[in-house]
Amino acid sequence: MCGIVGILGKGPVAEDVIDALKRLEYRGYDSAGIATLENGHLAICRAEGKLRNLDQKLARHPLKGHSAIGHTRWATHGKPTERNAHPHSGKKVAVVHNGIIENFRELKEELIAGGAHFLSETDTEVVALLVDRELRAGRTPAEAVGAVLPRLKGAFALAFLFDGEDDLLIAARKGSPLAIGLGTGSTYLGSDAIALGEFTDEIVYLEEGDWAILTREGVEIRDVDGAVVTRPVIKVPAAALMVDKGNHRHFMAKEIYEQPEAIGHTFGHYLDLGAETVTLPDLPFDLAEVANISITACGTALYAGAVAEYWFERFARIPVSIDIASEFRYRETPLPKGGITIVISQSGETADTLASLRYAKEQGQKVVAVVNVPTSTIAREADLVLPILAGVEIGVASTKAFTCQLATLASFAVATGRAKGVLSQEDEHRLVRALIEVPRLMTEALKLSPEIELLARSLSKAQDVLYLGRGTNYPLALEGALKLKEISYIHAEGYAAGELKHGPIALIDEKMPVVVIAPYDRVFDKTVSNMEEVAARGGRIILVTDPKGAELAHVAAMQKLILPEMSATVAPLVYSIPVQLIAYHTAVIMGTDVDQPRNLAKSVTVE
Ligand code: HGA
Repeated sequence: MCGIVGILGKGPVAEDVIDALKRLEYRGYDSAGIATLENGHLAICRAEGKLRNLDQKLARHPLKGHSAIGHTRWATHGKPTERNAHPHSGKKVAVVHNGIIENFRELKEELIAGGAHFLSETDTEVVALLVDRELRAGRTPAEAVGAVLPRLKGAFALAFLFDGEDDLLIAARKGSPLAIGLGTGSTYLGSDAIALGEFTDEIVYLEEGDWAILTREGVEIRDVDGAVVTRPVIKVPAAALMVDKGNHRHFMAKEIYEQPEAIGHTFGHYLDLGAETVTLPDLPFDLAEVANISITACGTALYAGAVAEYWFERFARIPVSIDIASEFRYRETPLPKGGITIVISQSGETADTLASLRYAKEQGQKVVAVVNVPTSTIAREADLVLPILAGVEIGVASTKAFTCQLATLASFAVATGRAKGVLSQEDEHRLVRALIEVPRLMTEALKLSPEIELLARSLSKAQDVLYLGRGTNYPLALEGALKLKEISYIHAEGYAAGELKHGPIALIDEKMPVVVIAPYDRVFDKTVSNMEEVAARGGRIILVTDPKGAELAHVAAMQKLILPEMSATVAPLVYSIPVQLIAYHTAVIMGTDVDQPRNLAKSVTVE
């Protein structure tokens, strides 16, 4: 959420700041702004809405400063108006902020009592005014920031620009990531290294609690106690930092189509294709001794975890509990001894998931992180990291990260089953052979795109859509409904097919499309009965199945999407493709902002 950029450049930098912010657009935002130094003095330009609005303002009133901070805001405190957009400032300092200052109310009261005047409704403005007060009392910028940081509660990333200080930026990280880019005679700051790909390939990641003093010569980093520390300079290949849509209309489409390759990459890491076995990194615990598993995550990652629940229980006969991270973190769940906790997060920065990880560690659990960003906070705090290796995902609605999470979790579940002695060596070979087929099966599934595009025309007219599935296809029904809601804004619900009679059947009428995800498997007949119940009430069915399922399901008012035959274990990976394409094509027809749907952010770093 939010994008932070800072540049100490050799010439005017406003344009570069906007370009860098554009590379962070995928995180979701509702207003934007920039502060530069014009003839040594702070100048600020802000605009509601998209970056092009800020661009237009800057075209009318150009900023020529060589030092700047910029921001895209996803509002948490105060409406997404120009007045609330960042940077916020006092007389001597401007600040941009990602996160929430939890104790802002008391700090605000204290400042008001001292005569301060607030111009916005944000929590951020207290930071600007606190630092400003210190500066006006005669402290240096570093002293002022150093005095204020310990007073701020919450999770945040901050960047400061100071009046009269053309060769200085200060940045601080507590909970939200920040990367520093080192150039020659120029220095950069970004809330994600992606923002800096055009400028440099030398990146330093701030660690939790760090704050940094940036000049054109480089950076001095201090830890939470104020001690000067060294953090490694990482060479990040430019290609890894470049992002474009290729020949696709949207990042989401590109990422859907990338899945066969991405999954191949993930399996390349976790499977020994020759030996037909799973190969995990060295584990900090004995897999054979794991007595129970608790999984926690949010949104799409939660549904990947819900699929994995079935796999762990079936392959390893280990009891699994699964929780929404925002509930888990406050429920004070007792975590049984001998258990492990698996946390799943694309960005590795999801605030609730991170808090759940910390809770599980406090309870003495070993924590396994399934993440896409290996440098993320969750990855760094976990006992074991299983990277999903999906590559950069830009579309706010997750696609390839979901299936790469599934691929990673499937590998882990098979390894656990083997270690527990529930799966024989032959079982492992058979399952690995099935997994290896996924990229090919996904390529076949992508061929359904034109058919799905046609089908989406009628779906786009629906008010509500129901998704049904059983077994591992139940979490997929939840994911299908979530994806449709996220990007088309059509109301959708996912249900376990067996739950239909217990309530949602009341919604069925001729106007209600029902997407049924049902490959021919051991529960197929049960699902056909549920489809009959829908058809009997005039509901329109879209059945996603395989040739055998298509042959056996004879239900009125039905359209079929037919995928190749495959092992039931890999079905959730492959069936994800039509589920994603249904949402994608529907949203495109409806003309929504597919890559940056309203109100959503890519990496949810606030509670
Ligand atoms: N709390 C600040 C910053 C919001 C944010 O970080 N969003 O991700 C505000 O509301 O302006």
